[in-house]
Amino acid sequence: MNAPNHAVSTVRINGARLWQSLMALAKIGATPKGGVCRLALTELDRQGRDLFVQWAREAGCTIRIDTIGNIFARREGRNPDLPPVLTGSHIDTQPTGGKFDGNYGVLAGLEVLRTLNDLDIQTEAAIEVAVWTNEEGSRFVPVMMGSGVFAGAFPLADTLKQTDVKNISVATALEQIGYAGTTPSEHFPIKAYFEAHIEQGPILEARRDTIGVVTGALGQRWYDVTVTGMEAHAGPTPMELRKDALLAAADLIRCVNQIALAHAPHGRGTVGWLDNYPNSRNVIPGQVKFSVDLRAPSDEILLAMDASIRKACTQQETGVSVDIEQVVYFPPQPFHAEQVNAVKSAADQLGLSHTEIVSGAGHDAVYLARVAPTAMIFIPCKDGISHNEIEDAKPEHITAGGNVLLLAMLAQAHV
Ligand code: HGY
Ligand code: MN
Ligand code: MN
Ligand code: MN
Repeated sequence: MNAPNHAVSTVRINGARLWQSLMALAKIGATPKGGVCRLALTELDRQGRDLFVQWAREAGCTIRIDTIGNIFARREGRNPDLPPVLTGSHIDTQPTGGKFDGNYGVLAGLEVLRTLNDLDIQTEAAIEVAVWTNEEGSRFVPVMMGSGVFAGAFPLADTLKQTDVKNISVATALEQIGYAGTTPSEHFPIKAYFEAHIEQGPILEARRDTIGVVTGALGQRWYDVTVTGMEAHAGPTPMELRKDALLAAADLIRCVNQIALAHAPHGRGTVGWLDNYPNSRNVIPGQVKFSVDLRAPSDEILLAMDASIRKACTQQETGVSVDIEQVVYFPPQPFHAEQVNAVKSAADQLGLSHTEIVSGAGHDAVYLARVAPTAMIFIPCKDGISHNEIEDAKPEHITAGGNVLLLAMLAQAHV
């Protein structure tokens, strides 16, 4: 049976069920402050993956796992020859992550499937929900790893060799959790890709808008910087004879901040990770390693920021050397007009306030946009805070974003 077309525009998700699923998944890796720590390819990630696979199977989906561990849950359409309409996101989190970053997009996709089942709606094209491996790039670099391999941005063999700080490779970690799939991680024809996500910034809440119609995402360059001086005794070593790696690193960290400010308001510069050696109270630091995350709306600005940080790394006190290695680069990514308009008209149809927005965060949609017509749907998060255990979102916004996803996907799947 198929709901007549006019009924389709009145179809709505079950927001309470989506919220319950989010809270159930959030229990896996729950932290005392109400967040989630579920690092990519850990035992907790396995538990989260298994729960999604169980729910997707209960919703009648077939499951494919590809060679980088991406999960695809497929609900057949009437015409198996048509390219599917895809949605999805990630369930790996930051160490101090929240309940919604990534998890929302995966479970909103599952809720679309559950709703179509409830109403016995069969789409012309199949619908698939993807769980992309290691979007966060916290345990393993690069960031957006699974979607990047799928889209051909990273070679599989090299990516499988990437290791974490304990020298465990991606390949080993995939085997350990049982998600080393056999489906080749290669992109296939896709009718459209939509990703629902919390904004992770303050704009929608400040504007009191419910939906962000995401037109694209900032470009990013990530670096690993190593500053080498000389460990020495904190007492007998005169100030003028020191080769203090941490002092030199402090200068560079301030420089990252100044480079971003020089490209305000859209330039972004962050040092999020730092390792100080030997990290002892009465030893002058001999070596410091830290991360640099630069973002900008144009490749020209990104290139200018790159030149500035590299120049700063050459201007050091004698006796201190600096090595800088770029570990991630992707240019600013515009999304596709037809899919952006599908999001906009769904928001209009639902009478939801909405505004166009560029994503400061990277998302799997950035790589999917290389191989499929793509757009994203943002909803507000409390105080614009994310990558923090206090990350929060309103049930009504969770439901609103899910309904926009449903209508946008149905429009593309030609019910
Ligand atoms: O870093 C990012 O923008 C994303 O959260 N991985
Ligand atoms: Mn995310
Ligand atoms: Mn994130
Ligand atoms: Mn409008």
